[in-house]
Amino acid sequence: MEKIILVTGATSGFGRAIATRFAKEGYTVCITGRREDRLAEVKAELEKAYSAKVITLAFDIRERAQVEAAMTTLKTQVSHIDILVNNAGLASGLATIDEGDIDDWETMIDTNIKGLLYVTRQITPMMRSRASGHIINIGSTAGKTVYKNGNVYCATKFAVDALNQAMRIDLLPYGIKVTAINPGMAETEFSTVRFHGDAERAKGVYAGVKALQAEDIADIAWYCASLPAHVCINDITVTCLTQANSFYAIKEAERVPPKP
Ligand code: NDP
Ligand code: 8X3
Repeated sequence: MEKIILVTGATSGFGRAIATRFAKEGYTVCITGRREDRLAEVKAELEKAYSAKVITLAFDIRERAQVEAAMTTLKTQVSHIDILVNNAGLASGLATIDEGDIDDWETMIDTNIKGLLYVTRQITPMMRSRASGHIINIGSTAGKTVYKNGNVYCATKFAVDALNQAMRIDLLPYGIKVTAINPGMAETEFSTVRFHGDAERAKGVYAGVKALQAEDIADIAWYCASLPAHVCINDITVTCLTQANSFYAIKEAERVPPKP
């Protein structure tokens, strides 16, 4: 039977890498994002490299009506969804609570929490009716430990953590797996977006560090999705070698060199 995955936010970073990995494994991939040119680029790439079937859906996940319209269209194109990856998200700004930009806060809350919920609400009934499926929620180390200036972004990822646990409980009777993958710092477009397009500042975040790469997260998503039917990973926290959590990270140069 055709295996189908829906990945939100697949125009870059984790989402694009996850779509690529699953296309390579023979899945039909449904990819979303706002940037239509990027969606077309990813579709062409996956069709060429893996002869994959790729369905693109361009919409803003913050807009409930757009999400509902896109999911209604999707339901006419596919018979079912095996895996939903709730990945679309962002940090916007990095400021103390007394100085934060309220527009940034709304963007993060609307994208990371409400957008995730809009999509989940559309897809879970399809999974429930088949008593089968897997939801992979992309959380963050920021959803485990709050860090200075991270306030609202951290709050949205704590919400993803809570929703991940809630989904697991609510969907238990239907055999639907629910997994959170909580990465630490990873080199994607994330920091450029956080700093409102300041690529130089974004580069500084990863300077002197071998950060996680999008493909690392795609490998983990594939691992979680390819386990035996009776095994469900509920929660994974993953960081690069030189990061312990949101607080503690060192540069490569600070490592004690391995003994020969
Ligand atoms: P990227 O910026 O590379 O990718 C973000 C994706 O989300 C893009 O495809 C973007 O698509 C999509 N997106 C953002 N806003 C919207 C919107 N309003 N409507 C639809 N799609 C949207 O970042 P990452 O790959 O790093 O981030 C993916 C997820 O991983 C996020 O949830 C992030 O919080 C989380 N994360 C990231 C970490 C990191 O250090 N990179 C670490 C831990 C978690 P488009 O712009 O085309 O709409
Ligand atoms: C992204 C990782 O440390 O920038 O969620 O919050 S961090």
